[in-house]
Amino acid sequence: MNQAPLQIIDSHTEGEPTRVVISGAPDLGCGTMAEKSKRLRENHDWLRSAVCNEPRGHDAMVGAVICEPAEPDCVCGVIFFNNHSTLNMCIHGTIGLVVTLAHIGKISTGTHRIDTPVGVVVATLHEDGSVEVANVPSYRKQAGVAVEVPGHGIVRGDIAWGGNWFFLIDNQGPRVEFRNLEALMDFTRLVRQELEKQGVTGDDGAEIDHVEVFGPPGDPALADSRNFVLCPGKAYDRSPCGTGVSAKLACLHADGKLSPGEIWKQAGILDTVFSGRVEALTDGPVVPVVTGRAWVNGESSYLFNPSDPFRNGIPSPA
Ligand code: PYC
Repeated sequence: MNQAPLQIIDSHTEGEPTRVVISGAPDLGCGTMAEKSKRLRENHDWLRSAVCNEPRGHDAMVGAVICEPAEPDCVCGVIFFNNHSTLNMCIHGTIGLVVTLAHIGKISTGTHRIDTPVGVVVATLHEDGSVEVANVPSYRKQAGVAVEVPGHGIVRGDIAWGGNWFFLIDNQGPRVEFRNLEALMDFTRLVRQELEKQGVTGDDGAEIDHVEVFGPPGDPALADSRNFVLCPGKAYDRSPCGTGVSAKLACLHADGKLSPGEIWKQAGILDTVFSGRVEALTDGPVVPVVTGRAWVNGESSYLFNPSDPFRNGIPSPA
């Protein structure tokens, strides 16, 4: 069967790429965004692989497909995915999506509701080009969970939901610096393996598929902290990871270290910064609001030649 070309817009958010499929994607049917995400995973995985895997993609690539929202008043629905599978939520990707929608003339500055598999997020495109995203309610599930990590002893971290499940580690393992990238990858992959082995999960047995390590900022005038985030698919986030920042904000608030409206500046491993604050609900979850910048840097048409064995990407090894 001949596949129609995909129309693609590329951007990056503080260093982390987002590749939005703006046309040519299969119809994901009706229902909730979670149901559409499941349909994408089960019936159309070629789309994810064609967009994120080599030869067109690479490990850091996050793809996004725009679809009809299930919730009213949303400008669109979106499903994010990477080299491994679909993602629950992605804030850097939402920031990339917003500048992409503005680039193609679908939105202008102002506030826009966007439907995702984990709920509606509210994005504001500002005049200066920055994008603020009010995320889904986020919370800490457990503080100071001890995990035995070979070669590192007991590592303690918090389990928190910020649209994805995170294990957040403060000042343990390799120093959070770009030159320690390999060591940080090794450390966080080991932690992730041990979480799985030791049965440490999010709510309802959900896999904790992001591990986030915090250290001091490079420049305290620019950020409060620097992080390193391991994402599913053995990739690290080049940006400060918006869902990870959301999880951090929820933990800071739970510890009484961040009041509603107070600003937390989170640098990522490249020292680019997301600015965050929480809006308080009553006791329990908070609404994290994360602001960052993205730049459109490419427009493409992806062609599917039936004789090309890798037209749908090179599958990841099992
Ligand atoms: O910004 O939320 C984020 C994110 C998740 C995975 C990669 N980036």
